[in-house]
Amino acid sequence: MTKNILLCFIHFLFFTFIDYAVSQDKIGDIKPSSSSDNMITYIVRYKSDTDLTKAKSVFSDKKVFDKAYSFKKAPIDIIKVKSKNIVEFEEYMAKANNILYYEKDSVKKIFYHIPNDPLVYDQWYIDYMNAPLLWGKLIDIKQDHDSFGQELVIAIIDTGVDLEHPELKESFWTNRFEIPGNNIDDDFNGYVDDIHGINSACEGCDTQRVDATECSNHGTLMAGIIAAKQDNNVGISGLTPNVKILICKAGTDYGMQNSAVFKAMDYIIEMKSRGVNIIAVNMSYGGDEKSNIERYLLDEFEKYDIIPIIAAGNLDQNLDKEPLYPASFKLDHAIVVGSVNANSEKSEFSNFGRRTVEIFAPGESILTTAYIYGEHGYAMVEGTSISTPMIASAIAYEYMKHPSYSIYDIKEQVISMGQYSRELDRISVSGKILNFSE
Ligand SMILES: [Ca+2]
Ligand SMILES: [Ca+2]
Ligand SMILES: [Ca+2]
Repeated sequence: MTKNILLCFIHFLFFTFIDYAVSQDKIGDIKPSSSSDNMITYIVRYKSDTDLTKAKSVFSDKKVFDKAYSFKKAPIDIIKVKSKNIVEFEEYMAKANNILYYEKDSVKKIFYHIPNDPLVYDQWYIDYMNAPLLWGKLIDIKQDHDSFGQELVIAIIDTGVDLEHPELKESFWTNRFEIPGNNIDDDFNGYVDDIHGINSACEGCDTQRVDATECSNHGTLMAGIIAAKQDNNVGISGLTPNVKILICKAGTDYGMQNSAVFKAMDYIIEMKSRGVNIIAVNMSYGGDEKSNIERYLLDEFEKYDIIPIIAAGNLDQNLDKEPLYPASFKLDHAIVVGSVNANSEKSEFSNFGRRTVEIFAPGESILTTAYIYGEHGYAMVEGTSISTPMIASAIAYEYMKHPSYSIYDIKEQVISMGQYSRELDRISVSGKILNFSE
């Protein structure tokens, strides 16, 4: 007895060792001996005039088949077949005249992803717009293409972005042709050390200072909506965390001069012409003055396939009657964005306009990244400013799916996937609220 146990023990050790050696050298070629008992699942549909009791009885031969499940109503069975019996199974199926067809079981991908960022549950707009579906699809696109292909860049003309924010610092576009910190314009584009963008707000300023060290929190709010890092166990999640942000600091929270904004637009066009894949520009600002120069530069964006995304403004005014710019230019290639609350109602503050405001997106109680009192933190904010970068993410998403689409096709896709509201139809072009479920 003792001898038998000892033999069994040695036998066990020996096989363990062999198995290990095989799996190191020839994994895939040789399966463990137990693999001949692996079950393969098929789904079988019988012809409708078949005597089901008789037909199904064939699969009760447990030596070959293991019938796992009979559908209650439909003439369908799920059959498990030992892998060593596959040939026999297929021969049977080829001859059977009572089988309509059969399929090998396969896996459906789940187009849904819930990130591990702890504050994501406070981002009500995430579920409201079905963003987890979007993330599931992004993962799918990534798997299909191995990467997102060409880097997608969204420029933000704003007050700068907190460069050290842990949720954002990996999300900035980087100018590969510029050496940082050497005080030299290495790529000859007229801007010294423009690593992640420019500061067009003051002449002679350090152009790297696109951060929030002065009164400039607003741009940090925008960046978090689009590109806050996902699945880092920290804070929130951006809507499209793989998109890169190009920062154009054109002022402070007290305002931006037109001249600085226009320099930023010129820089964006220059970098696009140099091959940076800038697909859209976030413009969460506006003013009463109608500028022909601004209109000209926005038209140049159209030539360079750049979509301007423009906030409608926060004065509860009808832009068709009381225009604000750039929102009221009525451009074919731009998208003007209003704000809704969690009940899909226009935010009280949101501007509107049946011929001006194209689409709405959430803009109340929105949690995003912030730079407040010197801290890299988060803030709950509201305004059409914050609805606008959500559309920027939607544009990026459409480009991931349809890289060859024109800017007009992309715009149409973004609007068409929105949820329709009759109430909003009376005060906007489309009556749609951004949604990723399609
Ligand atoms: Ca440069
Ligand atoms: Ca340099
Ligand atoms: Ca995060």
